[in-house]
This record gives sequence, C-alpha cells and structure tokens, in this order.
Amino acid sequence: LDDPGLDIAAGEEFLQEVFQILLEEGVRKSTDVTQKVCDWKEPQELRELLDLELRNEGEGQERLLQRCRDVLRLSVRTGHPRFFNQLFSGLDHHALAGRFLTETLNTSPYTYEVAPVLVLMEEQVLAKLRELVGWSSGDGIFAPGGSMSNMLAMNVARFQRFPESRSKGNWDLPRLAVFASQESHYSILKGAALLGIGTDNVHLVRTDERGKMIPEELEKEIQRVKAEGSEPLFVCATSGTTVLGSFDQLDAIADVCARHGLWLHVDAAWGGSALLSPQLRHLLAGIHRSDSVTWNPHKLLMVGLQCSAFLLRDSSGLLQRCHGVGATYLFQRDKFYDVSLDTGDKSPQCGRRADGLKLWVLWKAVGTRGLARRVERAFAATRYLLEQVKRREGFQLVMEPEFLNLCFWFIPPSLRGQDSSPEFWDKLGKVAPAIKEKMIRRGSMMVGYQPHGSRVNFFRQVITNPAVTRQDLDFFLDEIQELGWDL
Ligand code: ABU
Repeated sequence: LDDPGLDIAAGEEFLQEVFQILLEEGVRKSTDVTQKVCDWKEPQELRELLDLELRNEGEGQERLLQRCRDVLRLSVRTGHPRFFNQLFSGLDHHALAGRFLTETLNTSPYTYEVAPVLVLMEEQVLAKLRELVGWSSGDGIFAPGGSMSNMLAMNVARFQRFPESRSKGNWDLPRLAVFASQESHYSILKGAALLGIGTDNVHLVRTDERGKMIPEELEKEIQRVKAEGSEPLFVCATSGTTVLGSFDQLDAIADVCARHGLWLHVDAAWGGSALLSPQLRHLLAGIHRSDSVTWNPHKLLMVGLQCSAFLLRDSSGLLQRCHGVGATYLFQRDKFYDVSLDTGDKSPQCGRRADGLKLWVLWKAVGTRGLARRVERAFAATRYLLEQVKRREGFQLVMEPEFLNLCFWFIPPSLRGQDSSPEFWDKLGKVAPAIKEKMIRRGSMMVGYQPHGSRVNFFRQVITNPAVTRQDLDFFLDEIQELGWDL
C-alpha cells in the first residue's frame, strides 16, 4: 500500500495512443465518405475475430491498442454521411468533446457538491429548452432516453392526480386510462406495463391518413372509457412519429385534455428540435399548452447518445415530490450551500449521466442560430431527396413527408407494370429487406425499413447529419436502384 496500485504513467501513455486511434479510426475514418459504413461479419466470425474471452491475466499495451482499433473498425459508423438507419446519425466534434469531458469527469449530477459545473449547465440547458417550448418557468431532468422520459411523464401525471399512489401503490386507484395515437412510440405501452397501469389500459386512438391522432376520436375514446368506469388520466400526443414523422394537432388535443382535466404530454423526442427553426416550429403549435414534453437532442441535434430532456410546466416542485426520497447520504438538508441545486432526487435514478454538458458545449459552439440552421438544412436535404424520388422511375412515395421521414418503396423492373394484387404486394414486401441485406454486406450505406399497418416493407430515409451532401443523396438512390435492379 506504500505505492499506488495503478501505473499512472503507463496509463497516460496508453491514453495518448488511444486518443490518436480515436481521432483516426473513430472520428476521421468514421466520417469519411470514401470509407465503408460497416464491415459486416457473421456473429460467430466476429466473436472469433474479437477474441472475447476474459482470462486470468491481462494483456500488453500493443494488444490492447489493437483491440481498441478493432472495436472501431468492426463497429457500425453512425457518424458516416451514408448512415441513415436511425433517427440519430452524424458526428459533431463539439458535442463529442462534451462527451469526452463527461466521461472523463465521471460524476453524477445528483448533487451540486460532486458535479457543480454539470448541475448548473443542466439547469441552463433545460431552461433554454423550456423557453423554446414557450414556458418561462418550469422544471425538468435529463433521462436515459426518450422512453424513460415518456414513462416519467406518466408517473408524474399519476402522482399529480393521486398523490397517495406514491405510498399506497395502485391498490387504492380506479382503473386508470392512458391515451396515445396508433402511431405513438412503443414506450407508452412499456411505461404502462412498468408503472402497473397495464397495457390493456392504453387506448390507441385512431389516426388520419397522415398518421396524426384524430382529436374527435380521442374525445370519443375518452367518453367510451369513462362510460366503462375507467378514469382517464393521461394523453400522449406525438410531435414527430417514429416511422411517418407525423405531428399531432396539439391545440385540438389540448382542447380535449382541458375539457376532461387530463394531463397532456407531448412526445417530441424526434420533432422537438423543429422548435428551433422559425420556419418549422409551426409543426408544434400549441405545445406550450402541454403539461410535459419529451425532447431528445441526441436525435436531430446530433448531440450524441444519449440526451433526452424531460420537461415539465409545473414549477411547484411536483417532480421532486413525485420521485424524491431524500436519502440522507446524498441529500442532507444541512449542507452549507443552496440544496435546491441537489437536483438528483427529482429523478427515479440515483447515478445519472450528465447528459446536459455535451448539449451545452454544442450550443455554445454554434449558438441557437446554428442549431436552427442544422434543422433547416436537414429539412432542405429531405426536400431535395423527395424531388429525386418523385422523378425517378421505380420509386414510389408512401406519402408526402411533413418533416424528415421520407418513406418510399423501390419497385424493381420485374414488378413494374403489374397489377396491385396481393401477390404484387407480397413480392414488393420482400424487396426492402433484400436490398438492405445487400447494402450491409457491401457496407455502402444503411437505411431503415419496416412494414407499417397494412403497408408492406418500405424504406424510411431520415437525414439528420449536416455532413450529408447532394452527392450522398444521389448515391443513396443510385445504390438502392442498383442493389434492387435484379430482384
Ligand atoms: N425512439 C425510436 C427511434 C428508433 C429509430 O431510430 O428509428
């Protein structure tokens, strides 16, 4: 015990090398359009390549450095300009610096005493996001992903209506009812299961042909559920649905909620960033009337996984009362500083990542205007691609995109000119998976596909990365055409 149990000099030397690898493999190559997006390996081959077994003795530096290179080389390059697979993509250097800082600090922003800088940054970032929602006051906390933010909303709504549910659980409660659209995120069902509300008590309200919740159907569903003896509690509207990118009509939904005294939550995990753009914020008109909002800057703002803000209109301390337990080893009331800065008890988590820091660094770097320009560039890129899809033979739009989700089928020559029979749709449904397999094996790009309701598999193209150019978008369509030509 007379000497440290760590070789600090060797550790620093190792890190120096790792930083070089990170810069070369993780940043430069990962964002270089001439590199592959992925290097597909079958799972068994990958297991063997990685030599995953954990042994009794450690390995030397050179071997470990090679392992670091392998991790980067064999992983999917989500920062690549031709990675379009998820609602997140791209690599922002400033945000990445924020992520490095967060990892290096290795602290939890539950108390001011162990994370003074991070607590204040989180406070500032949340206030700024709330301001964009249209609230001059309120509350909030960063959560580990949009699903958790949506679940927090449900939990806070239940606590606000039935404060005793915190201590008594669900024993004393009426049968609660939750409403969300058929296009809503699956986390609403998961949240109902996790919170003991029950998935049977989630009522999926019908949507129109654009995927927007029909407010009149919400009204009818509330009436029906009430007549059956349930207690409507919570409505989740969606601003930017996962597949179609639709925006619910928040004002009309807020009217229904006001009439019935229901909590209105807006899942703006995907579409919230449109609030930054004067050109696009109309998509969320009425959001200021909600009680809570989920907004994931890790998606469209390219902050890096994960960064999900749960925002609350309430400024009476509801969040703290709902989740706080006041563990005396963390949240001592007799500390020498303002203990309202010990915000950790607002969250059901204890250890929590400091997800506000990277957003703060990015915001400082590009400003609100720079963030808005990104959103608008993504929108402009989508419009360009839309025009190309309309022009090209064999590409068929699922619907005109409202936002950034461009959904389309590619019809190979063998299926063109055929009747729209069940056989035709059956064959067409196999096209997107076949093209996807080819593109992954080739490593040229990645894009998502899915069936949707009665629609067979189609591609969902989403551009969030400002590094994407017109050439990348032309390549994207050329590649689909080439890969799908012989199917
Ligand atoms: N929150 C759902 C996102 C899934 C996707 O990237 O498509």
